[in-house]
Amino acid sequence: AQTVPFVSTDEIRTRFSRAMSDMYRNEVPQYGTLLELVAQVNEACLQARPELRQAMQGSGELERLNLERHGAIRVGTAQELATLRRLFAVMGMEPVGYYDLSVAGVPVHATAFRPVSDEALHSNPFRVFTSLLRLELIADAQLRERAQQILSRRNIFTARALELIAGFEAAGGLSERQADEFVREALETFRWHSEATVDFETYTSLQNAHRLIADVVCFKGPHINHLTPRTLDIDAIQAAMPQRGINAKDVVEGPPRRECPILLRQTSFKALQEPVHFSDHVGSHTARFGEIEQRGVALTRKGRQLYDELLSRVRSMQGAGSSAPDYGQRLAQTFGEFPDSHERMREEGLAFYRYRLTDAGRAHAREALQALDGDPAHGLHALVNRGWATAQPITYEDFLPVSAAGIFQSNLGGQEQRHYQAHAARQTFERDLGAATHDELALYEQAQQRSVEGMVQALQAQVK
Ligand code: OOG
Ligand code: NI
Repeated sequence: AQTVPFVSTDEIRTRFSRAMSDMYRNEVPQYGTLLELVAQVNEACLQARPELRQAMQGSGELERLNLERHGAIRVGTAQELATLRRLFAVMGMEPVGYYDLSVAGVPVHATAFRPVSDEALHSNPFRVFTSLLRLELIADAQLRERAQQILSRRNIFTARALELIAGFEAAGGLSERQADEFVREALETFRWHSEATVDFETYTSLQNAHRLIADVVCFKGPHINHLTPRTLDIDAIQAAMPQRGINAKDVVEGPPRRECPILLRQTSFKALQEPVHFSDHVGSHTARFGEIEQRGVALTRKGRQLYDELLSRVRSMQGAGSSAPDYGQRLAQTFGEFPDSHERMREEGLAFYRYRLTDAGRAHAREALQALDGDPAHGLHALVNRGWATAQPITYEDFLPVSAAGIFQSNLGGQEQRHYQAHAARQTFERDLGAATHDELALYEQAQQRSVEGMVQALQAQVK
């Protein structure tokens, strides 16, 4: 029988993300500077736009804003990935989405561990973008073999962390004391180690195959490589960074600035060249960086298709790679085709919303139910137009493969551009992970649907 009450997985996640943030601030001081800048810009933004403050208060996002982060790690084996899945489960984080980055010349595929329920997201949406190295993409068989050997010798988890994970799985939770211990032990996996596990020559040959391979293979563990706060105005941050001595990458990844933000915009900066002790030599390694993101509404399949199409149009323009000086202009111009009002995005079925009944709606319960009875999409517009319901944009909680590739590239140092004969390998990834990944579109769809059902129930209760 259970005698000690369990700490909720939400609470463990919050403690862990705080501990991770504190650790990273010590390891990478510029991250601390960035947090201050983001807090200032967010506050100024909320002050200048009371309607934004109100909307974020209504959706519960205001409370989570300053606590919100995502991080990223890279691992080398199926065993490591599968154990991470169990570790993140202790914090209520599940694998969502599959990202194939080989198409962008980065030899990894990935998922994002994050909370999935409305309540858990509300409490703390901490996410970790987790990549698995695809050793099969190393062309040189000998080098591939060597990398495999090195990886097979390391254990990235502490013995106590493994015990606590098993204990969580057996008992269904952790006690107060165990939870704190778990946070401490789990954190060890993501710490930076300045001693490499290999000699300088091995590091160099892996580095030459791809810088990312060296980053994954030559160290004791998957050091957290960035931790990203969420801003309400990424252009303001981008402009202010140089004054704080931070050199951001040239372009902001993702959609252009808009009245109604969609998906995700991100920018990053190179943070550190860190001294590394190889077994025979002192050298350095560049792995860790800083990143900022701004999140907007989640898009439906149709909206996402339009986004992908417009983005690829901009990127394939003659002389308009994302490094071209007029990239931002072309991006903004091309995205003129993407409706920039929530009303139109709703009407055209481009984005997801959470619907809520208003007092006026409650007062017209019978008519409201009738409106919803026929074509529900049509009915929802009618309700919102009459002021009987509100439609809150559902925040995009995931990542974007093209943006992620841009972030990877800009932080690998050097103009690394490889071409892999690769294809998405979702099944292999899920086999290695030991579980299926959630379909992110289905999660947004369900969140929208739950809100509609909640509204219908409230209306039915009203007419009874
Ligand atoms: C992950 C890069 C992807 C993002 O925000 O898109 C990412 C990495 O560099 O390991 O974090
Ligand atoms: Ni990131």
